[in-house]
Amino acid sequence: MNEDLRRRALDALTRARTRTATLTESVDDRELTAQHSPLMSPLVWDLAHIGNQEEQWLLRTVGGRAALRPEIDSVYDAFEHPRATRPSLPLLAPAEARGYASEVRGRVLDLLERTPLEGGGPLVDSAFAFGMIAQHEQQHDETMLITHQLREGPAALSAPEPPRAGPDAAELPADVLVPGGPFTMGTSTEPWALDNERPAHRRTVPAFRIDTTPVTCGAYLAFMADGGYRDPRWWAAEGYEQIRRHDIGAPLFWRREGGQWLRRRFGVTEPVPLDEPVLHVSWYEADAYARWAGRRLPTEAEWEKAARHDPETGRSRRFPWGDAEPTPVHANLGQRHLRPAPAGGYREGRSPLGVRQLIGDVWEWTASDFLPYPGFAAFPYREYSEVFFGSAHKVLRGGSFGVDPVACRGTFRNWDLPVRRQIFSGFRTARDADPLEDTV
Ligand code: AVJ
Ligand code: FE
Repeated sequence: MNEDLRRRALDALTRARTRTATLTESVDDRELTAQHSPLMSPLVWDLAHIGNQEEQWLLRTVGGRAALRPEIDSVYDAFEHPRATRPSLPLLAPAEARGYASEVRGRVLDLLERTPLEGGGPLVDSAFAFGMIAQHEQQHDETMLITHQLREGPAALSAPEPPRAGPDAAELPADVLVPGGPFTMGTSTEPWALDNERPAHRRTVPAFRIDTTPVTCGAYLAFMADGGYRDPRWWAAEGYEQIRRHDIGAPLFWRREGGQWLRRRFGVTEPVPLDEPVLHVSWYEADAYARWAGRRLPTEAEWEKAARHDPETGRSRRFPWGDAEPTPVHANLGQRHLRPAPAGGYREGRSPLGVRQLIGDVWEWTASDFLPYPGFAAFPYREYSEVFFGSAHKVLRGGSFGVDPVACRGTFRNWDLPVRRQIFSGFRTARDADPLEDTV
């Protein structure tokens, strides 16, 4: 890798560790080792897992070093131990976990300085490996942020409010026409793209309309007020069964009190903000809302075309606004704020066709199953993506306020089970274009 990528790797690793420190030093040792939800690991597991993956991929695979503590590999293997069982493992205590992660990091920084980043290690391209590990830590930072949202007790994190939407937000059209035809999906050139984003390939997508902004809490409340949660017509059968079984009638963390909807957000209870993108809904809830609205979720290909296709040049760009890295004027990313920004903001981040907030704010559920692209090759390990391919997982796109820019781009793919709602998930809707709409 060239010096630029080396500098970016250093920068991304350092930024991830600062965030990891915030997430693991803002609660006491008891809270670090407690399990706040069976859906999540104790925070101290994530902390040592971050260090262990970094040791395995960078120190051992790229650097060819011997294991520092071979006996702990199995404890921090996500596939050996499901999240619910992790509290009963012989976990490193908080001070030990911190010491281990920082010892690994010290050696990694030394390695980064000295590795000729061309082709590099015997098993993986070293330039990719450093980027992959920075993304891995940031993904666990988002996971730990979810744990913070699930924990009970007073607020431990704080951040400034996101920017208000500009005066033009009120005049935005509800949706935007994306013309039909082929576009390039995925990437073969993005240096830190993960295996599931590769390779670039052509896809033909018929004309469709997509919401200008994510669906807001206000719009979602209209669905609720219309009896949406009690009408099986809107729901996939398994989704309706889930909401009946668990008595679900609102997004996670919402509750009704004194005729008002409140929600708990990182230890603070507040009225549900009507203009904010709805958060903490399952795929089933998103799918039901869309059907109620006479629409549907966008497919993954539609989402990516809306986010990357430049109708002027026919080229797919890295981000809706172009190829430049995200800055705070483009998108709500990186845990700079602890909530999505009101719908209609981030004008600078809009796509050529005027779609807003595709990147940042909320992960957006798509209609699509998580499947490999034509020509997919697992890299560097099957367990990153390949074992999750199939109809069990749905794709989410665009990243939330809790995603760092290093783990977010127009091609980035996330996935989860359709019942999940503790994640920072929202959605926007789409529909087929009318037959006469697509004439140029
Ligand atoms: C891509 C977010 C589904 O957190 O399970 C972390 C990322 N992979 N460690 C996850 C991941 C291995 C993954 N997701
Ligand atoms: Fe992991």
